Amino acid sequence: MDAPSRAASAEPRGTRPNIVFIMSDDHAVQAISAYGHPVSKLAPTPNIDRIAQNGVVFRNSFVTNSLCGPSRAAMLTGKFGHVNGFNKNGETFDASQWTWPRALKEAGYQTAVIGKWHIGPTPEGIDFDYWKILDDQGKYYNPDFITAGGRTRVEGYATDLITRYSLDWLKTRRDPDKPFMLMVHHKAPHRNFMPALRHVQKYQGVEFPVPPTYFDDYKSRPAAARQEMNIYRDAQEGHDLKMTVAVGSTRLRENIWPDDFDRMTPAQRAEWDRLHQAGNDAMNAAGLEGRDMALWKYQRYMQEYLGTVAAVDEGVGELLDYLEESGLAENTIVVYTSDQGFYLGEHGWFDKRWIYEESMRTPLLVQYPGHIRGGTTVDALVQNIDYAPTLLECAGVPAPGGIQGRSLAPLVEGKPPADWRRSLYYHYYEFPGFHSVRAHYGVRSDRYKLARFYGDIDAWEFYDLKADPTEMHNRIDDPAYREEIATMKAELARLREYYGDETPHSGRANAPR
Ligand code: SGN
Ligand code: CA
Repeated sequence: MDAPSRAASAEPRGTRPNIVFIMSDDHAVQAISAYGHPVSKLAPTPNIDRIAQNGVVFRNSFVTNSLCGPSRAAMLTGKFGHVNGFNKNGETFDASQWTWPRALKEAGYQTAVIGKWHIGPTPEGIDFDYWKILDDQGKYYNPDFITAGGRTRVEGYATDLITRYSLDWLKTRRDPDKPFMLMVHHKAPHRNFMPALRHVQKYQGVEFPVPPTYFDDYKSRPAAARQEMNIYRDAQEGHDLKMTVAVGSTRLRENIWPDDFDRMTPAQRAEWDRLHQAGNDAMNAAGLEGRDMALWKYQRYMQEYLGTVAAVDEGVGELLDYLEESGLAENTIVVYTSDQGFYLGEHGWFDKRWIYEESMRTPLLVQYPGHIRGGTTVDALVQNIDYAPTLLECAGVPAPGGIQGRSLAPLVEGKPPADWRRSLYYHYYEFPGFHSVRAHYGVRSDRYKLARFYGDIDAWEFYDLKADPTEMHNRIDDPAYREEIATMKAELARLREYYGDETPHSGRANAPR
């Protein structure tokens, strides 16, 4: 991943690389086969995996705050939320501040963003040459798109439309004489997990392995006990799980935001219902209860979630095919990532937010022919604040001071700097909010994790990830870990000072004790 200047002798092209930055929404690493999780073996992602075969997989890639808007703001600025000012969904990103897409534009790149945006009204303030975004969270079927010219509802499936618009921009809209940076931002596989009609039945006959923590009792973890993101308790049976009220009926159970279904055309809806009918009738006929119903819900959740991933993977394949056929691939960096990880039933959950592994992780795969050897893996701790300095370096654009992330280029070259970070800082703020996860901040090293939950509780947690990779045993009061806990508390204090996080500003939770 050398900057072109350094690579000039090896790469006679001499032109600045293009960048295709593909980001899905809530795509768990467990659901990408390049990461090797058992779930992904049953629902592989052959096209996303092509990026791994052509380039690098970051096996320890994390976010700063596992939530859509804050994650996107951190990526755009290379800074934590307490610095870039965006800590919770619903806030408005201060577009006057420095961002890497604008820096690329100022350096002569042509820039475009297509798909989910969700950090404020529109990308106008960041001066993209072209933007076509989903309204707010976006809808799977017949979504509204917003451009500089206004809002239009388009018949079709969001993932396919975003792929089509991206290809259209690459083929016909951009200026072929300039280097380009295209952001392809999918809505999928975000809630409410609606697959394309062609994928609704893709996983209906598949039995996914139930996570050993699915029936977690949250013992020793008071914050974890108080969330509202349990698949068998909190997912809406209609809206999320597409369950019907009775055998023979197509009427959905609890569906408090009916627009996701109501906006389908009659033909789409009829086909949707038909494709779900047999599964729903069997469930209703069986009269499932308790644990059996919870297990049925897990399988249904996985079928729907992974069904939405299938269209994302196809879209990635179409983009890669086009880049290859057009000859653009050889001078184009392709990034695949998500705005955060997600729970696929671990601890009984869907959603994200926690410093725990499944949500703090996020996929990161990059190809850059001639600069990254295919099949490379990196195990160093990387974070979404690193994207900005990395991509700038590749484009040969100088980075301003104040960026908190670091370029990943030396890691890919197998030359990790001696002072590469040994731990990651994390801070989640949105409480009260959807799913009721308490605000918390913490630190993760390659082996340990320490977190402090604050607000209406004040609770510390400590995990030994080697002994307890599923984070079931909070060891904060275990004398056997006294030294490690003290070390991690000191590391947390160091990181808060190093990154300048003085939030929360008041109350007992201000300073780690
Ligand atoms: C929506 C979802 C929530 C989700 C948030 C944040 N509900 O509100 O389940 O946590 O988005 O997601 S929904 O049924 O209306 O989709 S994020 O990816 O934007 O952070
Ligand atoms: Ca998200």
